[in-house]
Amino acid sequence: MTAVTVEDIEAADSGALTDGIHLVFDALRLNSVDTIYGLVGIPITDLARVAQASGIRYIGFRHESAAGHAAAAAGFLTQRPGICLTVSAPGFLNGLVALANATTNCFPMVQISGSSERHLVDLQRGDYEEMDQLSAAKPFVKAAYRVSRTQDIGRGVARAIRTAVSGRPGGVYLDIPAAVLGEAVDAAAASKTLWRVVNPSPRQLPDLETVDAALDLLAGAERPLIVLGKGAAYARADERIRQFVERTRLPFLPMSMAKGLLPDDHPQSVATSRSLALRRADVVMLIGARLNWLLGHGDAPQWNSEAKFIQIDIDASEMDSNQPIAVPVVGDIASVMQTLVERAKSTRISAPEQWREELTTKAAQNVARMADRLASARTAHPMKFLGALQAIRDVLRDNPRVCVVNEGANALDLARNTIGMYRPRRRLDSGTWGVMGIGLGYAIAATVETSEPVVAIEGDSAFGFSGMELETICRYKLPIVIVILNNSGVYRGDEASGSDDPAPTRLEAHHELMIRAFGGLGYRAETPDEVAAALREALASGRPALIDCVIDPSDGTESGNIAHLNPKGISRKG
Ligand code: ADP
Ligand code: TZD
Repeated sequence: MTAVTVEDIEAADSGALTDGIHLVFDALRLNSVDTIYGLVGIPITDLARVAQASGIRYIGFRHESAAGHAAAAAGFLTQRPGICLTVSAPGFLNGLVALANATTNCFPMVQISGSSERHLVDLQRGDYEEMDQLSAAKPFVKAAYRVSRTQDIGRGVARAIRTAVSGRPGGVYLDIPAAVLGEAVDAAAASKTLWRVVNPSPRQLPDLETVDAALDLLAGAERPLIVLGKGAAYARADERIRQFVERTRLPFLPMSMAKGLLPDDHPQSVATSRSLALRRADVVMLIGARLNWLLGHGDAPQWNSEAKFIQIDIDASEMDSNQPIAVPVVGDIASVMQTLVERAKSTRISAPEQWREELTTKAAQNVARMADRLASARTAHPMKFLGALQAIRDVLRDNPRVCVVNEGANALDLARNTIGMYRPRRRLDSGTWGVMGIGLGYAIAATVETSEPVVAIEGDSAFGFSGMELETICRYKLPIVIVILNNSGVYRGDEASGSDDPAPTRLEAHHELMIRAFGGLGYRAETPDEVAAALREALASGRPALIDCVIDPSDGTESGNIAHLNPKGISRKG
């Protein structure tokens, strides 16, 4: 898309009238927004039409949560806020789930929602889709703004974009009442109220003394470890991270969405000796990763209680949130890594031989144990998760451009461990909340934003949360293959029922029939060979496709590998 200037808009508008709808579009276009994810209705239908007719791609969804998840993924993949457009009240609330999830994951996103008339909402007179959306959004987002006058549309959009993407990225809510959207104003005067945000996410350079302190601590470590998180993937500092890791020869561990930042078969990756690495490391450098539940809060016994932490993060308030941070390096990862690479030259950092051997020995044991599990799963009938996943892994190895989206419980844990990633930002998953429902929205954004094919590996329950977006995928003819690991239930499908109704975890579906209703390719696969053949054919076709993999209902663990977080009720008699 060619860049648009304020002068272009002024020239086009001279002597004419414009309205709030066109001004929102102009403000977005001025700020290089090229795609909007949304769902239309009162009062934003014309905004979608105007956008589509004038050069912003509009992708229309079947549910606002999926549209919002798509916008969030777009933000993660592009470093520009993904835009989600919703209608008032219920549509807004559906989208808010995704906006909150984006905020939790530190993805830049702006949800623009139409809203009902202020004078009716504020006196609670019972307007159509009445709701005080601004107040509702506030607790869940990085910031929430309302535009109450057409002359503030440019300011509102600029503020939303800068807030979403600067510092720690997050979700921003922008409320635009119907009256503002519909108001007609002089076009030339209005165009002067719009502007392009200059350098929306300025660099944040680290304090040099702190960088040197980090290097000193690493140099003195006996068992150093680097943890790469999705903040590192987002930062697009791939080359500098690689340089730092390879020059220092430190072992590194990727969090799930940082997989592929360095290839999973990199000799310094300790993904296959993860538990040992966490339990034994004495100095840990966190790069864009939080010590939240996904890292056991940094607590013993999962971690060495004597471990010292270096944390690289753009948000100073993240430091000390779980453990004392010995060296807090506050700055943007690209700048910090550049400084670290430069200053590391004068420091002697390396992983002691003994530590590398300890990790390698453990990795070899774990890989051998896993090889046994994989071998027995390959021939098991009915098919096991690991049988289907090995087939998917082999096909993906031959298709390295593919982006992988992944959600579920067992479907998530086992796919994460089985499927190697070799390129950065090619894996999108349930993330910090462990949320279900991101699947098809993330998949749609992944192909729209990268022009690459997508394989979404879904638990059967997880798929259901956004399943109707199959129609969206088929309508836009997107190269997405959804692979459902269908074990007929939430976690597993063999639970006995306590009544005449199905058990709470039970599900029943032939998902391949769903996509056929929308013109996509539907496959049912009962063996790993059938999974592989279907996936190869589907990817080669470039068409929307769904493979329902029939998995043994007794395969799977309740809550996957976070079963310890699941309270169990006492057994009561009578
Ligand atoms: P993971 O789940 O992969 O461990 P988290 O989402 O917990 O990762 O952590 C990501 C961290 O990265 C957040 O604390 C966020 O503030 C930080 N972050 C995001 N973008 C940047 C950036 N450009 N520079 C520095 N830190 C960043
Ligand atoms: N609702 C939302 C929005 N997010 C959630 N995480 C859940 C409910 C609870 N939940 C999980 O944490 S995993 C999961 C649910 C419903 C689905 C697990 O079943 P699945 O995957 O079929 O997707 P597996 O492979 O059978 O475990």
